[in-house]
Amino acid sequence: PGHKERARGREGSPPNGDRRQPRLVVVSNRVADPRKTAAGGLAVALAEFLNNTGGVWFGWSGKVVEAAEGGVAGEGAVHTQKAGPVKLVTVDLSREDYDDYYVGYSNGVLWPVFHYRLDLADFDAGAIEGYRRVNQLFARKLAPLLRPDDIVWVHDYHLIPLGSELRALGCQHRIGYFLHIPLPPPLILAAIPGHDWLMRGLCSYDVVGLQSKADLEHFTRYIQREAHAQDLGDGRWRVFNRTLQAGAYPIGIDVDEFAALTQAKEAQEMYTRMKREYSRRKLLVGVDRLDYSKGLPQRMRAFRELLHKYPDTHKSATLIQIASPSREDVSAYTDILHELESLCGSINGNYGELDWMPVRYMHRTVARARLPGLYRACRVALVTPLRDGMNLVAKEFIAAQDPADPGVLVLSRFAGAAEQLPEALLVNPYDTQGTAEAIHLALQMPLEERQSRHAALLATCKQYDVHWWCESILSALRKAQAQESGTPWLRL
Ligand code: GDG
Repeated sequence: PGHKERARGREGSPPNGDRRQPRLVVVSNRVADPRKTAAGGLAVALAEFLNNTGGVWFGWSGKVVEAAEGGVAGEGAVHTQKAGPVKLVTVDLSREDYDDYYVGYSNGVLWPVFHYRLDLADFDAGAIEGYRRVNQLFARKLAPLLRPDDIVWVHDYHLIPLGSELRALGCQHRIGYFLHIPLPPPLILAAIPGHDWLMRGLCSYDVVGLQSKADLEHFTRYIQREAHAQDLGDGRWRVFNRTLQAGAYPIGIDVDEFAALTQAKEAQEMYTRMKREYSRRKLLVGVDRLDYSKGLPQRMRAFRELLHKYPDTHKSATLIQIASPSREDVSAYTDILHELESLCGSINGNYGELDWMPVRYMHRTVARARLPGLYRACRVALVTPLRDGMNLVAKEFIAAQDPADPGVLVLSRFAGAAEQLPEALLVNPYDTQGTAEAIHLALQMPLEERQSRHAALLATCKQYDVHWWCESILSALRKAQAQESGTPWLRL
């Protein structure tokens, strides 16, 4: 059934879930209350399945407990909260676990390496032990809550070894995994001390979902080379005495929800205010977490090149860059903040006029309800990451446009989204000149071409929305067979 039918069904479903469907248990680093709209598309899509099955969402509480409060590494208090028919179960982390698992390993090793930034990875932190300890803690707290026919779905790079830790405790459930960030080629992965342990953990799942065909190819090359995996056809692989299904499942957004948000009061007000304030300008927009993978300094250099090379853009092009604060306790993020601030300052200093500021840069979060209005008021979106698993901002920008007078998406070829969205203006963000030329083209693009590109992009976003994504992975998981218990899954 389409997601609209499911959404209708949801209202009539019993308060404790439909017992005919296996219960869904979602595990991710952070847990969102799916009843709050600010939670965003992923939480909304997961909520649909969690609500229907009376499911559980398990993860870190966001709370760090100091030693004085009894914060012993590897032991956190468990909190349970009801959100309608869904149970939210969260665990506190000790300071040591947080430092090693979250800051040190997840964001100090896995995030940079998976984004091809070996230069930024800190392998000496010894944090891998803490990473393993927290994954074991999660498994220990989660395993007793599981019912025999539950389907478990684990998310993202913080929790790669969780499947094998659950297996080591005897869990024979169908367990799926989705990696939200890119998976690099085998040789880059091999730079991680302990990569074989990590990847063996990934092979303990029944379904392994990746964002793009390129990521999938890296995964299959790795398991063939390093673990002599056997190709069983149709995305099925025999590896480490188990069978797994691997696939590219590009994540989408809830296009209908986002379009509705565009029509709501707050977005409309934002749209009107921007149009009034910048009536003589063509607006460009960037919305990113302030992260080195997003290519923000490169984007500013391309914008500076645009102003330098095309004087017709003076007094007409204004770039609004929202850089929302992120991971401020990781040092590489402070460096990128300073670089960006200095570039924005020098562009405004060199090109600005009394009545025109080329760059409006904000190191702040914008309310989610306003974002669609901002997107709709802008002629061009700059989505130019150096590497990105998917990039949902690209899809949100498309969904928020007026189809009669749509804006143009300038998209990095290194975003996962580029595989799906060839009608965007694809750029190489390392090529300052080429990117500046593409931005100029976008600013000048005639209406007819804007319309036809946008129609194609919107059709793709609608077809492969977040409900399609959820349903595809869950249906692969439902089909997965409970596997033979033959060799017990050893803790490595
Ligand atoms: C990871 C992967 C993958 C941003 N600034 C504000 C704000 N946002 C929202 C956007 C969008 C989301 O945050 C960002 O999603 P992205 O996909 O662009 O990037 P990551 O945060 O790095 O997400 C990525 C994604 O997981 C999903 O699998 O696509 O590749 O890195 O929804 O709108 N929202 C609000 N204010 C802001 O200032 N309200």
